[in-house]
Amino acid sequence: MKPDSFEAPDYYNLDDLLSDEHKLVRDAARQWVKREVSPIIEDYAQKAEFPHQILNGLAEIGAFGPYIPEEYGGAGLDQISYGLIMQEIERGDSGVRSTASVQSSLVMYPIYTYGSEEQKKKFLPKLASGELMGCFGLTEPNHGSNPGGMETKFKDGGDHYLLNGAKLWISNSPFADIAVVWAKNEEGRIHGLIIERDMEGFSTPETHNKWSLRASATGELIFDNVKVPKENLLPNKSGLGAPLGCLDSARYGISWGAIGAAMDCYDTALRYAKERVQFGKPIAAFQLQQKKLAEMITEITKAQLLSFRLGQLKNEGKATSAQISMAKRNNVDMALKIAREARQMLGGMGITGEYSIMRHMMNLESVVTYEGTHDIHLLITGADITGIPAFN
Ligand code: TGC
Ligand code: FAD
Repeated sequence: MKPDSFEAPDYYNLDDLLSDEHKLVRDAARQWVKREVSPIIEDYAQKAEFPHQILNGLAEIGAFGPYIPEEYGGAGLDQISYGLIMQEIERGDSGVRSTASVQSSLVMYPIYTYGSEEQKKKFLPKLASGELMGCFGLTEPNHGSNPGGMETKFKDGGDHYLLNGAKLWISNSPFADIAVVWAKNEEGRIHGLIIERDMEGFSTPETHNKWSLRASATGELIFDNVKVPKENLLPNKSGLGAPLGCLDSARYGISWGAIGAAMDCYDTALRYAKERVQFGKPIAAFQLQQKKLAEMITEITKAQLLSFRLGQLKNEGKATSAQISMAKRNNVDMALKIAREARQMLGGMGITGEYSIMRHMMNLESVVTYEGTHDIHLLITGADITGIPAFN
């Protein structure tokens, strides 16, 4: 793969709006990605393997629980710092960002927000340091966009709960030490449970043959009469709103992450277009190529502003689920379109692993599907502005 000579576009001087702390955090993540992710990621994606050796580095740059308070091992940063870290990691690879998103927003967030004090003390510091890795089980074979229909269930077994069911498409599941799993109790109410790797009847088969997020490990969660200690139930929130609340946090991070992937595709295409000569000129001199680049930088700039403002609203506790949904949908769609255009600008070279664009493009096919598909997010905005849910 080509050496990483990435330079981040900042067309509207967004840096002027960032604090010194934001820039420090962002630059540390950027340097780490250049040093530790870029040199190896293409190889791991080609092999379809997760690069376990990067977990310590992810913890060191604060990617596990950036906004979790320091007393629980988190970095105690604000939401814009969280977003910037996700942007930089996904600039390297969406699969690596997935690992960080799941750990932070889908495992640490529910334990921090819905967990008991004992659960927070037991799990959060180890999750922040990467000593424990987690995954999040919401999607099932028969229930993806409609998680409220889930069939995984638990019943009271006296001094424990008995859990049965299956989850599908679970990021990190093949190597996770714990899983935050959503299941219905005997009354049909959804609760979160912390499942630990060594519990009998719990298995995590890996999903193979993915053409997308190849450097991320994806798998199933199977529960066959798993005895779950009662103290592993998240006590402070139940109902579908509990897992959906976690998705708000992850979707926000993804809105920033997608900008990173788009920036990398744009920067690569711009650099290539200035160097590649056809018909006696650099291809950057042709109007059709300039149109592509001009549209790319415009869309990246709009996405940057969207996520920055959303970060301000999140910091103030004012961001709505519908606002977050819009940013996830818009920015991932923007990144996917840019990846497709940028790939074409590299001609035949665009389909090789010499450049990152095709890998981003394939990764983004998952990103546009998980955490709510593009169409589900259109329906969320539709329901918000009309007051009429059109999901069923
Ligand atoms: P609905 O009746 O609208 O809502 C049920 C209850 O939930 C509340 N709620 C929310 N709460 C917090 N945050 C949100 N975003 C919320 N959205 C809704 C709502 O107020 C209600 O509360 P209450 O108290 O009245 O009961 O539910 P619905 O069944 O009609 O579904 C709505 C819909 C379709 C939008 C929702 O189910 C949805 O978002 N579906 C998409 C599923 C999804 O995104 N799955 C993601 C799985 S995790 C994943 O993909 C991880 S990828 C990880 C990686 O690698 O990065
Ligand atoms: P379906 O819900 O079957 O949707 C199929 C199509 O129908 C889509 O185009 C959808 O938009 C459309 N559709 C569905 N309902 C409607 C409607 N009402 N109106 C119009 N169109 C509709 N889940 C987890 O819980 N944890 C994870 O860690 C996780 N990681 C993932 C990693 C990867 C690589 C992938 C691919 C998925 C992951 N997911 C995870 C699952 C992901 O969230 C789901 O794939 C996603 O929510 C869509 O569900 P589905 O695949 O079952 O598609």
